[in-house]
Amino acid sequence: MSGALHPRGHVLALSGGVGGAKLAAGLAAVLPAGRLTIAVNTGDDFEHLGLTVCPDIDSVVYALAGLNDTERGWGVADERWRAMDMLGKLGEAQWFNLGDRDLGMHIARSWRLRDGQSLSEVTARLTGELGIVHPVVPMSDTPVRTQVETEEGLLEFQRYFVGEQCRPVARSIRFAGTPGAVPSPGFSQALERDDLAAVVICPSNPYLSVDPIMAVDGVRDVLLSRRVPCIAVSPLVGGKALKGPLTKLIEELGKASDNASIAQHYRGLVDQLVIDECDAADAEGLRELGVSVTVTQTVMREAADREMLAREVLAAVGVETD
Ligand code: FO1
Repeated sequence: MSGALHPRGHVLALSGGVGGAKLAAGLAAVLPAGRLTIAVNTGDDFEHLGLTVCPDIDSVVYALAGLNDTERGWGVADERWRAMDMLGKLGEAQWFNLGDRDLGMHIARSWRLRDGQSLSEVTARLTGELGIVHPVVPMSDTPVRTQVETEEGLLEFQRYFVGEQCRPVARSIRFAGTPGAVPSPGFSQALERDDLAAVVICPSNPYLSVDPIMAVDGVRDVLLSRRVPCIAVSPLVGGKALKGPLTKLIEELGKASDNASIAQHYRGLVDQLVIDECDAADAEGLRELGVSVTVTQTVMREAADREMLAREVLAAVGVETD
């Protein structure tokens, strides 16, 4: 499946945090309202200080709203940390940083969840208030929690990632709550659309950010039997992730940190892989693995880069933007 059956149809993007959020923002900039749904990993979510934190949803929302901190890679730009200072004075946990503006997001989300709304309903409301026109939907409204089995024991994802800075050697990854977590209504609807044109897997960590989405009940099977192209953007540039622990993790899981490993991991799920121009030499080997390959600049430093990559990804699967 290399070309879209519906060139002006709907695009479903699957995203994790940081890198994925950048391409999601690029797709949102080049596709009109009504032609894009962004389904986001919620395996990184956790409860902290009585608040529900959804890091990947927040990264996507902040990127689409133009509020994201591009230096730090997470959270809100122009942030202050006075609430954290006060929490420190009060002897509360300091290992996970909640900026003052970001706290507003977590409070708004948490009290409405506690009021009985689903994560989908809350996310739709918050994105609407921020003027985001494309649906950003959680992969599931049922809690899924990524856990890393390490040489030092089982760690909840944020403890492993932020608390321990990915230091413990990882042995395996599991997604507590799966099987049993069903796709959110918005995700299901996007997967089942008659006019679905393509599925785009954003440049997120396949093991930590995309696998939890695939672990949601039925998602992997629907994608394996899809009738539309599925294209992934490799999160590796020169064998390394731009941000995050992908390289260390891939090696600890006993795999090579290269595009071939990404292609093998997505075997059957993707028809096409987009790789960075500095990895052009990988293209031939990847084609031998059965995937079509687009070589382009995948590093997104500014809005123009995000939009250019989004246009290239959509062109590769025959989806029109204008
Ligand atoms: N990442 C960090 O490295 N340190 C933090 O203190 C931190 C706080 C934080 C608060 C809210 C939020 O939405 C994300 C936050 N992140 C932080 C990022 C985040 O936990 C990870 O980047 C993702 O889970 C990986 O996609």
